Amino acid sequence: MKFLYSDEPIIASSTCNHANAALAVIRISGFKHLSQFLTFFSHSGPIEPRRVYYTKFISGSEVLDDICLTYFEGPKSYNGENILELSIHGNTLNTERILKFFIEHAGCRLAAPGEFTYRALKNKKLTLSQVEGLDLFLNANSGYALDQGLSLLSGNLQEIYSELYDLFLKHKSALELSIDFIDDVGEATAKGYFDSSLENFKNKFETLHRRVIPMEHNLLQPELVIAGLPNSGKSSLFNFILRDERAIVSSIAGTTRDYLSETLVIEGVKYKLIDTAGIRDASDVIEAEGIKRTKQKMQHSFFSILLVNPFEMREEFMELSQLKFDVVYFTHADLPGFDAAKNSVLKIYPQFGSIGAISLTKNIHHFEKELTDSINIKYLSVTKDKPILLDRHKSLISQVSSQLIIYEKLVTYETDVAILSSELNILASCLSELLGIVSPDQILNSIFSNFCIGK
Ligand SMILES: Nc1nc2c(ncn2[C@@H]2O[C@H](COP(=O)(O)OP(=O)(O)OP(=O)(O)O)[C@@H](O)[C@H]2O)c(=O)[nH]1
Ligand SMILES: [Mg+2]
Repeated sequence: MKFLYSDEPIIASSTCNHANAALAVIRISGFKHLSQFLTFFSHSGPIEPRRVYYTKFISGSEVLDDICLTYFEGPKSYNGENILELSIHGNTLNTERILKFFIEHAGCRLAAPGEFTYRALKNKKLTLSQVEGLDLFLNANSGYALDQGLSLLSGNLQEIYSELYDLFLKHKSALELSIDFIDDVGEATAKGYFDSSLENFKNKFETLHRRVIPMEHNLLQPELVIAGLPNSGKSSLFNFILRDERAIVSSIAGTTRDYLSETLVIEGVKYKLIDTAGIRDASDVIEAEGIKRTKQKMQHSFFSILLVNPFEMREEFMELSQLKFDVVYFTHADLPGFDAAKNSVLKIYPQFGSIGAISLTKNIHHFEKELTDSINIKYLSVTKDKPILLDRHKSLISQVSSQLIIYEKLVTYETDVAILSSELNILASCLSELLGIVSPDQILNSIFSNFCIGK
């Protein structure tokens, strides 16, 4: 990442640049003295930090805009650098003109995505977890993810990591005590200190590890999958829920050949509702690929809805019945003979029997409420224990867990403290990464690549 090594003044619009708005905020960071910009403003007196000044933005004798400016003097600023924030009129042309002006006349360059925040990390105004929290917060698609992002941003998880790291250091010093000061403190005291410090570390770690719940689905972008055999009514249901003729519906089996997805908001959570290709033994290559994707989607979905048209009983039901699903609905309930058809399916596949029948003409509102309630209940139940959502954290916590198991085993029989110490160093490196004490470039790259320009 090129910007990692540069500290020249940067500029960006921190608000949406793609549409006109009442206001836009331009942020300039990393300049030496505010005086270098003062000729661009009509304001003549001194400018105190953290106060808002209403002034004209000028170029020579020409007034370009009426703006408000606020100066944040480093290190008491978002990223520790001198920062100037300008609230300007939010016409996109105006924003572009002012950005260009600063680039051409004030030695600024356009900031890379996340560069303001990267400097906050570099200047130790934010920890790596806080940066990730900010990323989560800014990209959250539910109130829950917003809360988690905010909690990370406020440093809650970092605090736990620091406490854990302190306990680790206590244990490490207990081991060193056994190496260097055994004659001074005595073997029994050293052993007692060693055991209790390891126990304390383990207990603290276990509470953290419990939050790393193995999840096949992605809670940050939960997917709701509608699956079933061809002609079971998947696209009809998809369209109905979206109140839009989004997917093609027809009586020709195999109409949907690849999955389609649209956003659906339930109780403040943004889900991806997915219509899939009907599962069957397809000879067509494209359809077969679509079916493979359907199965993958079902496997990794947050919630899967299986639709069964009982009038089309086919051998593929066997395969369907073995897939993972949260609810099963029988469609075509409006047609005569529905009950008999449904019962004959249930006789062979009783596992489909737990749930109701839907018809797109009858009781649909009742059904829809029942469906969205069960999705919401599942969402609340998975999120109630505050699982750790970020993959980097999950993976490092799992690494610490495996390393701790190895270390604990070693402790039971290994008497050579030098060997124990080298094993403990491996644990130390995972913990340091978790804490953000060491952050390999590729981690920084992957975190900051998510950020928008201006943050
Ligand atoms: N009578 C009745 N017809 C339905 C019902 N649901 C869907 N249909 C009809 O069944 C046919 C197939 O519906 P689709 O929604 O295209 O089915 P699909 O599961 O998406 O089918 P594929 O895309 O081929 O996998 C269409 O003619 C729909 O109008 C229902 O509950 N009752
Ligand atoms: Mg379809």
